[in-house]
Amino acid sequence: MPKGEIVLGCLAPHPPHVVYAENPEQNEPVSEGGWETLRWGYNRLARKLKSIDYDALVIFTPHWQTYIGTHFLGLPEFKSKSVDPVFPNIFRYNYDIKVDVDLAEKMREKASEHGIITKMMRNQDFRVDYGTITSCHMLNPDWDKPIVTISSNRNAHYYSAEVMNEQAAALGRACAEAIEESGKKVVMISSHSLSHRHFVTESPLPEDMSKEHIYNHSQYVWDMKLVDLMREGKMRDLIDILPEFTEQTIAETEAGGLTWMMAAMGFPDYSAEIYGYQSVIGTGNLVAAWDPNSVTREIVL
Ligand code: 2X7
Ligand code: FE2
Repeated sequence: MPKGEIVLGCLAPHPPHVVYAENPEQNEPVSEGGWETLRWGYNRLARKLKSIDYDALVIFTPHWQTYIGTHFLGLPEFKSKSVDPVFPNIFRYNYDIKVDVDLAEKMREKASEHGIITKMMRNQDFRVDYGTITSCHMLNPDWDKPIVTISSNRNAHYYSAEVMNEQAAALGRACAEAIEESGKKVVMISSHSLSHRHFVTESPLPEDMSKEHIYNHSQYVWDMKLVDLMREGKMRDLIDILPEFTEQTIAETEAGGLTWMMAAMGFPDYSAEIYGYQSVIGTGNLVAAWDPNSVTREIVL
């Protein structure tokens, strides 16, 4: 059996607003659009994914928080309605998700060998988080590939952002080993915004783009610093400053997703593909991808 491989890594932010703005049949609320810079970037990355041969999407989400160990979805199908606890007005999404349980179990096994506490989620009534649903919907609206969802263990809460970085990197290396042994081609997804200070009130019409802007200038400067490092292919440097970025911008990188994905991909030293950057309710959101194949890697923006 040929070795499995990571064929693409995606940074895929999950404000439910982008799903709301797309008006898919699965979501109940209806919108007049909004956040086009982000959505059109997502649409372009989704088209690239269609041109890539892969078996599964593996996603790490900050909105499935576990306090004892790292958990993996462990049943072949999860079907229910996901209602965003903060934005029930814009996200009530009927999902039917297929899981690659073999791959999830392999990852759990490898993580456990690396000393990480792990558990499979076998509760059929478990409600899949909106981070998973939003990122996966935007990257693959046809939902024609199975996924693996990995929870975020709250190491940053127990210890520090530095410890989180170490633990997430160990999990990334374990997942990379599991992928290699599985013989599968896998797309990795790190689901989160960049800077994460946000407004605490919503405009009467959520998609009123005249009200949308970054929370403050320093958040913008931090986000652009990260984008520059991505363009320059300096992912190890970026991960080194991530604890400071996380603290200054209260970013969702505290959950470990980006560190996990970069460690699994061996800290790329080539340019990321940049697809779009836009604020959503004040947070900074970037759609980006790392293509290990130099033939298909593009300069997008
Ligand atoms: O979870 C989120 C997020 N990360 C960013 C913006 C708005 C809503 O939800
Ligand atoms: Fe979030």
